[in-house]
Amino acid sequence: MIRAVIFDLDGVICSTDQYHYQAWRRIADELEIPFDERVNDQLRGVSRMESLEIILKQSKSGKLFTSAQKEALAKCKNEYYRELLNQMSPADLSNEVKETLLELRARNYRIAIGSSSKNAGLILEKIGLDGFFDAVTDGTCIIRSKPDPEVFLKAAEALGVNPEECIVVEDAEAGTQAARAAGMRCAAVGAAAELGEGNWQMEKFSELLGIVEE
Ligand code: B16
Ligand code: MG
Repeated sequence: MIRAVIFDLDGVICSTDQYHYQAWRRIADELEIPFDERVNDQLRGVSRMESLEIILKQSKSGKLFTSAQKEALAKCKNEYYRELLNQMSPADLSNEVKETLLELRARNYRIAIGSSSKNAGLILEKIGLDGFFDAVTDGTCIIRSKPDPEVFLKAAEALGVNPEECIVVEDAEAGTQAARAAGMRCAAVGAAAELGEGNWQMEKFSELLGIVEE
């Protein structure tokens, strides 16, 4: 029986992809590294430092960076990104997502966020969902990023439920793999759904209300 739903944040509850893209693009341009949507797609759900490694791998010059330089680049990207996040507001939360979350809560499902992002708190505040979830597990609480199951297992623990009682909602392949490794079923949206990942591929977020009752 399903008792809880764990939501990824970026690409599921709201869309911050374009801000990640713009911020990484600025860094890549400064370093003269080719960067496009195809590379950006590989960054979904993976941590900031791992994202940077993927971008640096595209470099044609073969220039090597020290750990300190990488830290500085990641910090700089985050500053660009947070500047862009400032324009977010409750209008960035769709009615469909909001109503589905309210209905899950009305049916007494436990709900949590399981995100790789260290900016999850700021994003939730911006879209008006600060304090809404029963638990928020994010990049600040984990050692290993998706596809490792740590973020989802910690969320289940915080909710007081077993992995098999959870459904994860994810938009990234790294996230659907993490859900599988956690022993949780997964409803995929967006890019992950298009790839046929997860146990269910949703076209609409509200389909979740039928899935949890299956
Ligand atoms: P930050 P999610 C992930 O969030 C993003 O999909 C991914 O693109 C990003 O690199 C990662 O968070 C880390 O984000 O730099 O804000 O700590 O999809 O797991 O909610
Ligand atoms: Mg995501």
